[in-house]
Parts: sequence; C-alpha cells; structure tokens
Amino acid sequence: MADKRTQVGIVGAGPAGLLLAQLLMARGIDSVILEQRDRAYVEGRIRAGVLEQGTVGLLAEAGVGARVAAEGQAHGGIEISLAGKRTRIDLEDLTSGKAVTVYGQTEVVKDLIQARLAAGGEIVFEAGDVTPVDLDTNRPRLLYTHDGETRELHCDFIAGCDGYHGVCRASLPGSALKLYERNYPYAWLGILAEAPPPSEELIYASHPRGFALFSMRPPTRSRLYLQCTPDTDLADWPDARVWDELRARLGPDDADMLREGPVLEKSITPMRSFVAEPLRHGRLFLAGDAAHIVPPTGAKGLNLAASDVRYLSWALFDHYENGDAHRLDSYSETALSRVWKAERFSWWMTSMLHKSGEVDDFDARIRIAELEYLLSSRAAMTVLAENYVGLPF
Ligand code: RFL
Ligand code: PHB
Repeated sequence: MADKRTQVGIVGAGPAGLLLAQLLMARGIDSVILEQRDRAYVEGRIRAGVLEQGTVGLLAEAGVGARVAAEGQAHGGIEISLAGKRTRIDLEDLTSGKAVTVYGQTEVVKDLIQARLAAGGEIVFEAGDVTPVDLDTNRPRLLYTHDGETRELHCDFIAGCDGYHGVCRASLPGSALKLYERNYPYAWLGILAEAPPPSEELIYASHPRGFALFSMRPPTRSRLYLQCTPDTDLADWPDARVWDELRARLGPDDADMLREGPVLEKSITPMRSFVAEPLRHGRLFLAGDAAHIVPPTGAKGLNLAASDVRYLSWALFDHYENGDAHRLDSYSETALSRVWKAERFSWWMTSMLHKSGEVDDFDARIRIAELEYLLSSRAAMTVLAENYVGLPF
C-alpha cells in the first residue's frame, strides 16, 4: 500500500476544494486533493455563472485573478420581467458601487486547476472509493484507490469539499448532523446556446407560463433557463419548443430580443434547499455543496462555497501559524451564519419568481403583489441588491 502524508487532505476538485488548496498553498500549507472524476469532466461541468465581488477578490488572493479580471463581465444591474414588462434593478446605485461578475464556473475551475498544477500542487484525479477514517483522532486518514492500487493519505485535517453527493458528509454518523431540507415542486431546463444573449444584463422573468432566466457566457453565448416540472423528459423539448417557450415568457414586447443559435447543451436541474449542521466533525470540515445547497435563482451556490473556504483557510492559517484553534472551533458557527442568510435569500427569490409553489389562489395573488411591490419600492429593491451582490464575509 502506497502511503502519503499531507497537512490538509481535500476531497473534491470543485470550486471549494481547488480554491482552498490555492489559499493554503499561498501561505505555505501543504494539501493533496482527491477527485473521483477526470480533469476533462471536472473542467467541462457547466454550472454557475455569477460571481460576487468578494468571490472575485478571493480568486485574486488565491493568485488566479488575472483571467477573470480580463474576461469577466462586470454587471451593475439585473432586470426583472413581470408578465412581459421589464424593470431594471440598479445594483451599483443601490449598494454604493458594488457589482457582480459574469464568468462561468467552468472557467473558474480551469483557472484554479491550471494554477495548482503549474505551482507543483497535487490533484489525484480518478481517485476511487475515497473513505475518510479516524476523524476523532489527531491523525485522520483518507483511504482511496488509484491506478488499481489501494492508497492511504495521512492528514492533520480533512476538508470535505466533495459536493452534495460526496462521501464526506455521508460517512458521518446520522446522529452527528441535523439536516434541514426543502424540495421545490419545479426544476430548470437549461440550455447553452451559440447565440448572443437577449440583453446585456441578466433577465429574471416571472410569467404566467412560468419562470425563465436569460443569462450568458461571455463573449458569445447565451445561458437560458425555463421553469419546468422535476419529471420533465428532455425528449419532449426539442430546440424549437425551447426557443418558443423562452420567447413566450419574455412577453410580446420583448420576444424579438431573443436570438436563436445552435444549442450546445441541454439539461434539467432540480431545485433544492439543504443545510447539514454542524460543518465540523472531529478533524473533518465540510465546505460548499457538501454541506449546503441553494436553488440557483439567487446565484449563490458557488459564492457560498467560496465564503466557506475563506473562513476555513483563515482558521487553518491561525492553527498553523500561531497554534490558535479559536477559528477552527468557531468555523461551523461563523460559516453557517452567512450560509443561512443566503439560504433565506435563495428561497425568497425562488418562491417569489416561480409559478406553482402556491397552495391556492390567495398565495398566487400574494406572490404577484410581492413582485409588484419589489419593483415599485427603492427600499425593497435595495434589500434584493444588497443580497444579490453578496453580504459581507
Ligand atoms: P462541486 O462543484 O459539486 O464539486 C465537488 C467535487 O467533488 C467531487 N466528488 C468526489 N471526489 C472524490 N470522492 C468522492 N466520493 C466524491 N464525490 C464528489 C466531484 O466530482 C466534484 O468535482 O461542489 P463545490 O466545490 O462545493 O462547488 C459548489 C458549486 O459547484 C455550486 O454551488 C454551484 O454550481 C451552484 N450554482 C450557482 N452558484 C452560483 O454561485 N452562481 C450561479 O449562478 C449558479 N448557478 C448553480 C447554478 C448550479 C447549477 N446546477 C447545475 C446545480 C446553475 C446551475 C444550473
Ligand atoms: C447562469 O448564468 O448559469 C446563472 C445566472 C444566474 C442565476 C443562476 C444561473 O441566478
């Protein structure tokens, strides 16, 4: 059996694991990442597109800020379309100059992998059967297989950055965690298309036919989503039907803004809110989707993974540089305080913008009243803007 030793064993080469590894490396802390998939798969997974300013700052701190600064698109506003009528929410004006950056998660992941490998950091792709053990001791280990061999990674700490379906949270005893969950009665059908987006800014559209989102992957692509039922079969949605439905949900005044192009990818995303508490068990720390999920409406998932990792890296710096365990001990509480605020925002945006969450007609009217109020009140828009650009770390 080939044994190895590192300070922080990281499970998962998604944004959380890769960013943690870079932040640690910048301060001389050694880590090894174990990732079950291969590099091409990890780099090709199309997901988030909107980065908070704090996330962009953290990428720069981790030494991977150059490309997002050059190629990311700063957005100082978003639009909300209610039954075909658009209203702009001026994020910059309402938050004293803050903005978000549109830059695909695929690009964030590529930048992080490239930087890590260039600096001689280790990522074990295609690591099989990863199993965290001895979490209650000072010498936790990660058992795994690679190239047909069983291996062992000895660590001071383990960071569970292995996403919602990962092994780290699942390996904890049921009694160690309290789970909070909400499943929504709808999903998103998403397409990536080789076509310019309908507008320079994102459009969140609430329409009697259902929600739609018009986003982009600069410089040339559209990323578009339609509310659908969770059991939707993609075979029932040929491209022409997707385009027609997108146009219908933009409404007659704006339908012409939609430009069609070849569809490069089509997928269904379920909508779920989920939190597992606490984020620590012995020497295992959970971060990102491994610990919590938000529905994508608020664009918070990747940003929360980044803020968890920021808190965890600070805690590990204190431990290794000053022998101070306070921030390791308070990591769960500190990170969860921010997580729950993003959970609330994502739940609110989702419930307000989607059709069919309503129990009865009264709920349906209340939902529309809430949207109309939002779009007519600077105070209400400020609440949205402050959360959308990202609460402070
Ligand atoms: P990830 O990205 O899921 O990475 C986890 C990694 O762990 C690996 N893994 C394992 N490795 C070893 N052994 C095992 N047993 C393992 N099990 C899993 C996986 O292969 C993977 O490489 O989690 P991480 O790093 O916490 O990052 C979270 C984000 O990916 C996620 O929150 C966002 O994509 C959510 N999200 C959005 N977030 C935003 O901030 N802004 C957005 O605009 C946004 N839009 C979205 C989204 C997610 C979407 N989908 C598909 C869920 C839009 C969509 C459609
Ligand atoms: C995306 O571009 O994929 C995207 C943008 C905003 C969201 C969710 C997804 O709220």
